Amino acid sequence: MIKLYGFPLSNYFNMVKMALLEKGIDYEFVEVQTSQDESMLARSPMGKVPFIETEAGFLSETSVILEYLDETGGGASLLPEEPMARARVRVLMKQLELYIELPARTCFPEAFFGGTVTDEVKETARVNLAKGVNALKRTAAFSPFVAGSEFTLADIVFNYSFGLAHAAGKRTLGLDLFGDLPAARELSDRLGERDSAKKVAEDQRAG
Ligand SMILES: N[C@@H](CCC(=O)N[C@@H](CS)C(=O)NCC(=O)O)C(=O)O
Repeated sequence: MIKLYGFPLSNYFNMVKMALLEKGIDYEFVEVQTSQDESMLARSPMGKVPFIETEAGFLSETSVILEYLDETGGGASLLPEEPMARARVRVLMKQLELYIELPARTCFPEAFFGGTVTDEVKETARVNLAKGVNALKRTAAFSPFVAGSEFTLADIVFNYSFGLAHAAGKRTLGLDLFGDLPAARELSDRLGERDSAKKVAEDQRAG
């Protein structure tokens, strides 16, 4: 059985968990914190979570894990069959991670962890987030899912990335990403109604 390592407060961890639940894959949860210890690096080379363990070995990097689970998990695929449509879903996953999640993350210390970030960091985050949201506006369909009529891996990434970026942007930069993109709010609400997302939220509250 696949083992899922990490902790329920991690949004990346929750993306993998949602994929496991959506695909109906049995898994065992193993709680582990991030660390640079040798024993951790042997399993997750950057010391980050999440990572999974399969009979074939360990795997880290959320987007890679998501695709692995989709390929091996059976059931309906969470990527379209047609190559260009499939590529477009991957573009959305990249945009969300590189241009929304990562700029927002630079403000996490102040937004969520009681720290402070410099004005310079904030200004860079503001500029980069604006570009990221503009890119998403141009690329996403929101009809009703992020890539179109079907639920895909991009919705999983969106579900645990955009809302958190909105919260960080609001607390540290006074931004309103949902206000800027109302379709994102509607999709976020819709995704939150899925059984998988409810289970993830329940575990998060318990954790
Ligand atoms: N690129 C990684 C990022 C995962 C990540 O940043 N996870 C956070 C927890 S939400 C972490 O492990 N942080 C510890 C660190 O950066 O050393 C992925 O896609 O899985």
